Amino acid sequence: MSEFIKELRKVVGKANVLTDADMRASYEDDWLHQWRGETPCVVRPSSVAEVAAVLRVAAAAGVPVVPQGGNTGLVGGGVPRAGAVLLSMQRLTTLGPVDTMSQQVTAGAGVTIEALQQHARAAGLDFAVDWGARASATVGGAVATNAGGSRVVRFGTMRAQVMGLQAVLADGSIIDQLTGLPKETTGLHLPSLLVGSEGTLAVVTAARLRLVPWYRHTAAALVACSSLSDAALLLPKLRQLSNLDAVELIMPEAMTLTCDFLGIKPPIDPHEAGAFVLVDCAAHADPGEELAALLAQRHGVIAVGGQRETLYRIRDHITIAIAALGAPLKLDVAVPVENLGRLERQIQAALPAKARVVLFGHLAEGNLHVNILDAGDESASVREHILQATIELGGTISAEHGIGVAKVDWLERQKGPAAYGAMRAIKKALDPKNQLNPGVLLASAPRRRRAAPG
Ligand code: 2HG
Ligand code: ZN
Repeated sequence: MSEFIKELRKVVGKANVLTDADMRASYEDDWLHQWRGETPCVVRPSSVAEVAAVLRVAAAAGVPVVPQGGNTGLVGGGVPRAGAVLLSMQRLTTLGPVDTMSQQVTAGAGVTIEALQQHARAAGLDFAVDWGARASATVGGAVATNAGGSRVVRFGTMRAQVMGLQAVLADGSIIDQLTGLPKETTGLHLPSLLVGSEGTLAVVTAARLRLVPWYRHTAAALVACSSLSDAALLLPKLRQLSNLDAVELIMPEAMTLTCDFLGIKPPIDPHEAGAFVLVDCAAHADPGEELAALLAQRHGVIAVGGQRETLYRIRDHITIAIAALGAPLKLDVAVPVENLGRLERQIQAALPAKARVVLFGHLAEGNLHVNILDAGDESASVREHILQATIELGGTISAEHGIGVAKVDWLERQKGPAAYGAMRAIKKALDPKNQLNPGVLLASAPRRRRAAPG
């Protein structure tokens, strides 16, 4: 056994350094089996001190480290590469008491989003960021990717929830900024810098998080629209709702295949619509009447209780239903909402004859999840066309899944040379030896520019 493995065992104990292939397997593969890698070992620390010690051992040996939370990512950002140690954060599960005075809580990086929500609700509050993978996705991963989900229209993304962070730098030094003061102007706010840094600048070990009221009364509606553009035009009206919580988009193809997958009848016949909007309201008193009144002239169903749960069951199963049909080309793009119709036309124009596109997403943020099945050899050109069109329409190549390794080749085009250069400079300053998640977010070596023509 190598000296390196022995050193790691001294830090976290023998049982928490997994070297056997069958023990490593689930960490080396993502949940949709789209990204795979190999690691010499999986290390499972249980405290910030252990994380710091592991990073020191890795730095001394010159072995890179890939942090991983619940392994629910979709862009390969938490899958090991090139001999890197896989640092599983799942044992950092400490949850502090809910501070009702500040409406905040401190959560370890390995706490799942669902456990955090339940913890907050036990104290009469709630954690705002929510999406289908809540049972496995962790706080650390959500911070690292600036996760979004369905309630961004009301509460913002993960960035808006992070009041403070504790994180370990590549050399093992610890940044401890968990006080969560809402007002603080003492120079750079490092927690903000780390949100969305995808494990490339530091390993997040805990977060001080904002909590929101727990709205126990809910009502949802599924509205049939004639097209995606028509769905977008509904937004100004929906924004008048006093308790608007989510505005999700489900295109008919996504509705059909998910209901088939679940073996249920679609709430509205998908042939009757060009797009569906799932509107959700949550309040301290029944929001159903206001919602029904606002949508009185529209074709749709108002859903409470079990019916609302069915709508969310459909929404939360779209990804799994698509995966059951094969490995799709997956893109997570967003454009200003007024450009959604244009983007849809560009997507359709890019499709090869045999391909099938499944579109859904988060309408209020103009965030489209583009899943293309059977693109075959034309995958690369389809991707190029859609990402280029997204940028030209004033959008982003990643709205909430992150860059990971999947879109590294696009980040410079998205950011422009100045912003991209600044990001590289920050990486170099904090992680000069490229120890943390190399190959994710930023290409490992600066890409050589083409010589100017002529
Ligand atoms: C969702 O909104 C997730 O359900 C997954 O972001 C999106 O599978 C996808 O493309
Ligand atoms: Zn999403």
